[in-house]
Amino acid sequence: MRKLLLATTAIALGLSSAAPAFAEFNERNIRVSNGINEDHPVGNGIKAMQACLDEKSGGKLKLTAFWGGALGGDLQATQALRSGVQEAVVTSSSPLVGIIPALGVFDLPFLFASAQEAYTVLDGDFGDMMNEKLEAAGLVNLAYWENGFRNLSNSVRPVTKWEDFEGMKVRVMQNNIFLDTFQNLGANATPMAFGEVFSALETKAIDAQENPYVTIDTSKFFEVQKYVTETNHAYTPFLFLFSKPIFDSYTPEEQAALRECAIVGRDEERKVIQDLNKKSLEKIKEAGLEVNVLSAEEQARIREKSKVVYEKHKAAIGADVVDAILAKLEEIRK
Ligand code: TK8
Repeated sequence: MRKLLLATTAIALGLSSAAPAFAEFNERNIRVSNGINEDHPVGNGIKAMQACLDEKSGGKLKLTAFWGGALGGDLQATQALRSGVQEAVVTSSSPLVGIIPALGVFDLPFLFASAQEAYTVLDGDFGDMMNEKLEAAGLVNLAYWENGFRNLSNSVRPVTKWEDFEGMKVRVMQNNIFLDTFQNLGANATPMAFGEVFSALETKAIDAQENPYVTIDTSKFFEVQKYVTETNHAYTPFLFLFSKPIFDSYTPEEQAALRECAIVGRDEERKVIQDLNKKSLEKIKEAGLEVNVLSAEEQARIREKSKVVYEKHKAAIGADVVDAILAKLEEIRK
């Protein structure tokens, strides 16, 4: 009996002197804002990322997502990250070119030819180089998530050739490269934050906007548009950005878990997008919109006409950055 008691005490002491589980992790509430809605594949990505964080941190690292621009638009949220008042945002790169001009490289028309090509560039050295520029601006990019190939929607007429853009009031992101791309095609392009797009389309303040099918679907733009053209004119990435001042205050284990789980979330999000893209297109058609696909010849014409945009913006983006991505793409395409 005495022996048993001693043994039990020893076990109890042994246990209490061991480190408590997940000691390297603190209770963290990580606010992640988005302009898109929860049924966008970013929602699936956030769920997968949370499951991964639960496992790694014993439930201590918690993501709280805010949808539909509830914490402000892409640019506003990004500035809140830089000043350390918000933890994270899933944002398009395009509205951030005023902060990091090199990001404009992703806005060049017809840069990527396939999602696979984009993944190779973003998840490799080139993506790392852009991440260094983001860090210098107070932003830690945990991973490149997917926004996707952009297509045009409008309420006035079918667009099947570049002349059809003439005079069309097209909302573009707050980004000079997009502005020039559409102006160069004859459109009357207007920069506008994403959160204002639905009502501007509804009230006919603008005729058109451009976004991937999943966004035309989940942000309900199809309800206030009549025509869609599959233009695939740009693939713009989402960045999963973390506030650098806040990230730097986290333990190395917390930082590693966030980086690893953002990649788990990214893979899930990309997978769901590929699938939802087709379903969203079906939904848009079922809602009665006329969908046109640009012919290969017409795409080639528009691409040729858009070359001036590369020349015009090369210096502002950084000639080294533009040359580096073009060289990388050439290497991949071999
Ligand atoms: C959502 C935006 C959106 C983007 C745009 O916040 O602004 O058109 O494509 O996805 O980041």
